Amino acid sequence: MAKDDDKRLAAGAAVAEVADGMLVGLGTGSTAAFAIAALGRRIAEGLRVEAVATSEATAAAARAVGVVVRDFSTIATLDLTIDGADEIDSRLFAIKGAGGAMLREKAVAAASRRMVVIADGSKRVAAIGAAKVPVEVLPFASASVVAALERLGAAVAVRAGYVTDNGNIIADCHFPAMPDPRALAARIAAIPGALGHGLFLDEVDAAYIAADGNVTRLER
Ligand code: ABF
Repeated sequence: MAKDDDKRLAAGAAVAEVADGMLVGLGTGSTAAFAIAALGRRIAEGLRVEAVATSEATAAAARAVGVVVRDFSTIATLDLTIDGADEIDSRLFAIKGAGGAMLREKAVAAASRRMVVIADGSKRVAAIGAAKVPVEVLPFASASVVAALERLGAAVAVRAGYVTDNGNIIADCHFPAMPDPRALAARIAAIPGALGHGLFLDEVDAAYIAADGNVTRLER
């Protein structure tokens, strides 16, 4: 319960950045759900914004609280994206994708002038690397991509019974160590059939992290 209070606090701090007329990217996951709820409350009070959703679940949740959700395929630039994370460190390097939406999340984040991560304190780490790095995989190439990920040193588990909103599968990769996240990200991205991964090294501009009722802001 306390963790939910911290998620709500972090979400509220980020939603306070939303200004009238903005086009906002909405993340996926339980922390992002608190942001969607907070945004819905502000809209009910008169805030005029439109949004892009990073998953079908988020689109449905946003519409349910009165948010106008636009088709991202028609949008080149957003003002602000608010999203959760599985791990984040003081470099603002993040691992995302436990929720399975990291391909859309990264596309939306990259198109955003500002991307803010919201998290409870359990997500804050000294250096990212313990969390599994999810990789979205073209089903046609699943065996060869899994083998390539194993050659990079990962213990790979294909997420059972899971299909992404894009019709693909996810390979969850545990790396025993992650001394150079940038090199690893480049090597995963270079695997044909690996469509996206959960290492967010350049996208995050700021983070609101709440622990025991106190919010810390990290800024790039
Ligand atoms: C999304 O949801 C993901 O990138 C991340 O994996 C997950 C975090 O979920 P939660 O907020 O429920 O921990 O933000």
